This record gives sequence, structure tokens and C-alpha cells, in this order.
Amino acid sequence: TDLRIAVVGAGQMGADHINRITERIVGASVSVVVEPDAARGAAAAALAPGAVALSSFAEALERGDIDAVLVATPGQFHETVLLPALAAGLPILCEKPLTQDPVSSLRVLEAEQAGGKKLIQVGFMRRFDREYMQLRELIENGNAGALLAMHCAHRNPTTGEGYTDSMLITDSVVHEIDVVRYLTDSPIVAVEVKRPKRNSLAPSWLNDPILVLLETESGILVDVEMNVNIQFGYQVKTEAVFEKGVAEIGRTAGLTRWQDGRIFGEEHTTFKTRFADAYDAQIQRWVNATKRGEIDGPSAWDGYLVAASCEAGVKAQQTGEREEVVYVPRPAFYN
Ligand code: ISE
Repeated sequence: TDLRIAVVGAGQMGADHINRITERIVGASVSVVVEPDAARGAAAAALAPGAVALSSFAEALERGDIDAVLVATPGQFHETVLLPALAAGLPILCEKPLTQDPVSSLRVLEAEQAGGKKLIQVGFMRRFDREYMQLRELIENGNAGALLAMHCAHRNPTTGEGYTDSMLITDSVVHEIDVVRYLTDSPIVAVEVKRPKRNSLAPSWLNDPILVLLETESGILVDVEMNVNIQFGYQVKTEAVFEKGVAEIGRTAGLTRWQDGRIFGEEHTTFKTRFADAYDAQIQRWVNATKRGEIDGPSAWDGYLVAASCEAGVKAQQTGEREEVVYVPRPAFYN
């Protein structure tokens, strides 16, 4: 029987997941859409046959037709959904970030531990992207020697009204922060942020772009060009520098055409297409694991580690200094 999922938040990502679960995911369906904006909620629920739109998560919990929860609200509202979902003992896929700061992430970890069972997977979908998995394999098998450094570019065409300076770290670089630890298997110990010349096309309140330096405990240095108003498209690339070679992931031009003395290729304009396969794989594996009563992806502990690095990153944005990351010891529950 289908896993009945409540999707909380019907914005860009929520609607995309409702469509994905309905059209492509096997063994799951959306039973409830929770969205305070009634028109948006109704439009999203219409994507999934049989789904009802509700305005609050409390109402959804009373119905008893939910087996799992997919949290796709903006990051600042995650905790208010996670705590009641955990109290109800429901398995959860929480879009990134887990929460926007380590103190609130620790509250979520406490609540999960109180229930005695791991229920949360965090939506760091890059871990399900084929090229990232291949790069991880190359780092692990040592065929190119040891990894020394990585150069990352993370570019978005534009940002919306609600996007703030600290979100450059907590909403965007958050992906590199998770994936660097996934790739290197070493925690990030320090973060530094520099500012290139400001893009005048960015909203007035943003210091965009930024250049972020992430240092792992194992001594690998990662630079991230985070650029959220680059206009031309959506691009995520990584060049990994090894002792005996270099590897690059994230070239997505697809069909390339040479004509009239020019080269034509295609570029993505949104993460929804750039990472479509990774999202599909993430949700399918989450559904399969949930039915077995397991988690098969980044946990709440991974979410906390990222939140701790983001805190150092936001501080580094303000101070311009190298900021060290502070972590609490890992509870045995997360071993
Ligand atoms: C957005 O929320 C995402 O998660 C995208 O992957 C990222 O590229 C973008 O910068 C974020 O705002």
C-alpha cells in the first residue's frame, strides 16, 4: 500500500515534490497538503488525486491519514512543524536546512531522541546526484591520490524578496557545507568569507557575490563562489584537485551545437531541473526506507553539523575573520 504523505508548504519546492510523488515516485501518494495560502494550497493539492488542502499542520495530524511528513516550508518555520511531527512519531523528510541555527537544531535533536527512534532525514539532495557520488568514490578509492582542495561555483539567476544576506550561507552555501563533509568524510572546522566587487544587479540589501573558504579537519581547503544574481542561469560546479589529477563535476550543457561560427549549448535556469534526478532518487529512497522503518540519507545529526558550520559562516560574513566552528559532542543515539 502507498505511503500517505503530508506535504507541508506548497511553495516552489513543495509543489515540485507533490508533482514528483504523484508522477514518478513508486509506492507513495500525497494525502494532505498543508499551506496557509488557501489558493496556493488548493492549486498544489489539485496536482495529486485525492489530496486535501488544509491550512494548518495541527488539522492534518488530527485526520489520521498520514504515514509520513515532507516539510517544505521556508527554513525559519521548520521547527514548528518538526516538533509536533516528531511527537506524533511520524517519519520526516525535512527540506534543507534542518533549522537556521544550531540552538534550534539541538532542540529538534532532543525531541527526536525523546521519541527513541530516528525519524528525520534532511533534504540534502546533492548526496543523491550521480556525479557527486562518483566524485566521492574517486576520493575514497584514492586512484587520483589524496584530495587537496576543491573549487566550487554555486550560481543562481536571481533572488526573491525574502532572500537575506545571511541566507547566502544558511540557504545556499548550506549545500556545499553538507556535501564537503559527505565527500571528504571530515568535519568543517573553520569558515571565512570574502567579498568580491558587489553585483549592482543584486537587490540593494544583499552583499552578493561572496567567496567562502571552508576548511576541513583533514586539511582540505574548499573555496565556494556563491553568486545568487548572475542572471544567465543556474549553475553548480566543482573542480576537485588531487595529488595526481583533477576531476570536474557539474558540466550540464547537454546537446552542443556548432553553427554559423558559434557554439550553442543549454544551461539550467533553476535547481528544479538541474537536480531533478537527485530529487527523484532522494524521495524514492526515502519512501522505500520509510516503509522498512529506516532512514537512508542525511540525518538530523548531519543537519545539526551543517547548522553549526552555517553559524560560523554567518559570523564570518559579519567579521571578515576566519571563524572556527563549534560542535557539541555527538550523542550515542546518532552513532
Ligand atoms: C535554494 O533554496 C536551494 O536549495 C538551491 O539548491 C540553491 O541553489 C539556492 O541558492 C537556494 O536558495
